[in-house]
Amino acid sequence: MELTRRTVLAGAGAGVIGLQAGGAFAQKAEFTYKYANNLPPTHPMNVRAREMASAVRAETRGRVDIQIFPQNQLGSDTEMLALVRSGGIEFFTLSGLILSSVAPAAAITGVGFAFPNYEAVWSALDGELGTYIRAEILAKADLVAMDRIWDNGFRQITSSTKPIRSAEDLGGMKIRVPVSPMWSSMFRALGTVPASINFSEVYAALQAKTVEGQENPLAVIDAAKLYEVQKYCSLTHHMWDGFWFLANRSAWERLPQDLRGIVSKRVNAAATVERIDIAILNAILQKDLANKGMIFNQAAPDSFRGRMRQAGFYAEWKAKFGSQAWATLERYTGKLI
Ligand code: X2X
Repeated sequence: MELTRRTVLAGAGAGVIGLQAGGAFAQKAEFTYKYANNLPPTHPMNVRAREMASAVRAETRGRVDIQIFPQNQLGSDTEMLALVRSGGIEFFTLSGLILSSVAPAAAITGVGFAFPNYEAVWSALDGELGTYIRAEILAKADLVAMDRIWDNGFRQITSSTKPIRSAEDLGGMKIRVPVSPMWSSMFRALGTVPASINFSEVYAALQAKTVEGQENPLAVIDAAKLYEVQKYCSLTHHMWDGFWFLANRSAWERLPQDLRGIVSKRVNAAATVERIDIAILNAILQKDLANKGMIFNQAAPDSFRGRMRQAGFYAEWKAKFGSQAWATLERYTGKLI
């Protein structure tokens, strides 16, 4: 921004002091909005969100101040979802699968072994599937989802007891899954005994051996230090997961159009960079985690897919989502049934 004598005078005349030395803004922000999430501050989602918040402060000349509350400081995912819906917080990032408790269609991205790679993921989510899901989130949950979904990643299974090579190894395993019917249904179909636990409780549940295992992308396993309480990591890539950046609708609409434009532009730009961070991390972290003591193995996807098909998983979820939504998904993933 260029500071001219005129803009400085205009600001002073209005009783507003603009830039202080060092780029901080002296006046109180017009809009102080809270953004809460479940991940540690070191995870790329929080790193890029902090950059986004500074960019928003700079570009709005201090009018919008987004304060970030990472790592469940404001509650579990279930609690933060209630807060963003009531207006207790203005922004929240959440997996579509957990959001499905209030917008069922949002779980469709988590169908097991649906997306073969990132190219298919981003074509779908930045394309027609994403447009459909965001419309459903607005209609059913009354939340505004920003256009670009943030990456969580392809998920892998960890355990304190044994490596998982095929679906057979999962039989009877007590495994933590996020609080979501899709996750429970999938892991029941795979023969495990799933326990629905919010992320805020996962480390403690693994440490206490309330559950043997859990599943998450490598970037989360690393950032949340799950390697301290898990021994084996099986590269199953069993589902892709992402975080919708959600806004409370009234809080969003309170922002004047120009500020809304700046915030959405900056949030979507941050998501685009975060996606690259995650792709890189998930490609290189295996080595780091192995150095920290985790034992890795590859898992063959066919046995898992076969077990899920046999259990009626795909047919059941196709019926739940409806054949039109399912056809939109399959346009990007190929035939799933
Ligand atoms: O809860 C999880 O496992 C996490 C961190 O991946 C999500 O937010 C879905």
